Amino acid sequence: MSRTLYDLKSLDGRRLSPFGQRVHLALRHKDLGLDKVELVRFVDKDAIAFAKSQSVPVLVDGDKVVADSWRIANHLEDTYSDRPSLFGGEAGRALARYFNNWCGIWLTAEIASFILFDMLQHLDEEDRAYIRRTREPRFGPLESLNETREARLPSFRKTLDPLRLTVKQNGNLHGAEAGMADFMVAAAFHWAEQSSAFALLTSDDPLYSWSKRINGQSP
Ligand SMILES: N[C@@H](CCC(=O)N[C@@H](CS)C(=O)NCC(=O)O)C(=O)O
Repeated sequence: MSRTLYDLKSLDGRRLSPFGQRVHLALRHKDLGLDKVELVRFVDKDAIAFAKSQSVPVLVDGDKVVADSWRIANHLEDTYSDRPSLFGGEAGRALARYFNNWCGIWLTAEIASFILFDMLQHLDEEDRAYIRRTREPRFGPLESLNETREARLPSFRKTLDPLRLTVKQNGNLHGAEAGMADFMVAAAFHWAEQSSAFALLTSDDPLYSWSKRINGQSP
């Protein structure tokens, strides 16, 4: 059975999709490989039209086509239930949904406000124009985000206190062993780091070493 992931394409091989990265982490947790990664640009909507989706990631797992990272995580959990669990049961799945919503509604947008302008340098001209066209109505001119980010950083870091404390107390969000909640949140920090040299976390922050570990990078 062949397995293909449609993920975001950058000019220089960086993983620029937090949602793609969380699927990579979920697959690794379940020890499932990929036969192919199809890299598509933001503008390449035709390439994922077969999945009835406007966004990546899309997973083609044998004859199953699954779009949306949360749906992909659920597909992996239910299809490969004999492998290490992403959720640790139904209560864990329900709580992980909170983190999916928190990332989708708040964390990703907040991180975008720090790194989106810098991310443009890793995209080709068409994707750059697409990002400006689709994101500037929401964020304003992307350059101006960088002018204010230093001043906004302390309050962003402070907002992460509940996350920081939980990781300190539990080892991970999910407990002693990392799970899908960790993969979703840490993937957002991975995206920031891939997109920009602007440091969202200081190297002595417990979230910094946690994120590196979850993303399989050495701190
Ligand atoms: N809820 C979706 C969100 C996926 C998403 O926003 N993907 C971005 C790449 S990081 C995308 O493809 N955006 C397409 C666009 O902005 O047109 C998921 O969890 O998979």
